[in-house]
Amino acid sequence: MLLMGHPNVGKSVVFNRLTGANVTVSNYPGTTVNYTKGYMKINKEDVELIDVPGTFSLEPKDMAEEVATKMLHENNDAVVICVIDASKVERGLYLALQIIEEKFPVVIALNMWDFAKDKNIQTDVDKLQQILGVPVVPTIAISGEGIKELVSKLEDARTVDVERIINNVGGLT
Ligand SMILES: Nc1nc2c(ncn2[C@@H]2O[C@H](COP(=O)(O)OP(=O)(O)OP(=O)(O)O)[C@@H](O)[C@H]2O)c(=O)[nH]1
Ligand SMILES: [Mg+2]
Repeated sequence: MLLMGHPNVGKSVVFNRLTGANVTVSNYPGTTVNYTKGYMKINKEDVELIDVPGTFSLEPKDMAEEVATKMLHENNDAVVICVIDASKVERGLYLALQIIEEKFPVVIALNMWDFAKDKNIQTDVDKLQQILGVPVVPTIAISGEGIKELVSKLEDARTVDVERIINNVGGLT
């Protein structure tokens, strides 16, 4: 399982909430880019979770983004938890849609929900979920709010046809 998203959206705080103490930091071969790996319990099973370096897209602009893109492509059976800054949902969706388009099962965490709320930015989570066809969960990683729900939605992660998402958007207008 992979945790992905833009830089600075709270991926590592989410990662710490999901994994136990047994984490390892590794250097991606041939680079100075580090990533962290840990394990989380799902239905009493230990599942590997990787805190992938932040990236804005799958068209890498620097070494960290290149590593992030490679890690995704090296784990082509992974479920991806896509962490999006709840105050910048539209921007964050670009990466999520790219990952969905590559047929990875995705769950979206709208993190920093508290911060977005303070800024009076609110997302209609049900509508977004309907349009995308993947689970969308508001989270506040620093307090742990929403993390349990995020875990419970992991088994609902599914691959979606992007054509369908486009049709769903069309159906709104
Ligand atoms: N208000 C608020 N702050 C948060 C939340 N989650 C994380 N943060 C803060 O946001 C900052 C970035 O969090 P990180 O977990 O380091 O973000 P990241 O996505 O791992 O960042 P990179 O690894 O640099 O890409 C830290 O100061 C966190 O304490 C949240 O839900 N609400
Ligand atoms: Mg991090």
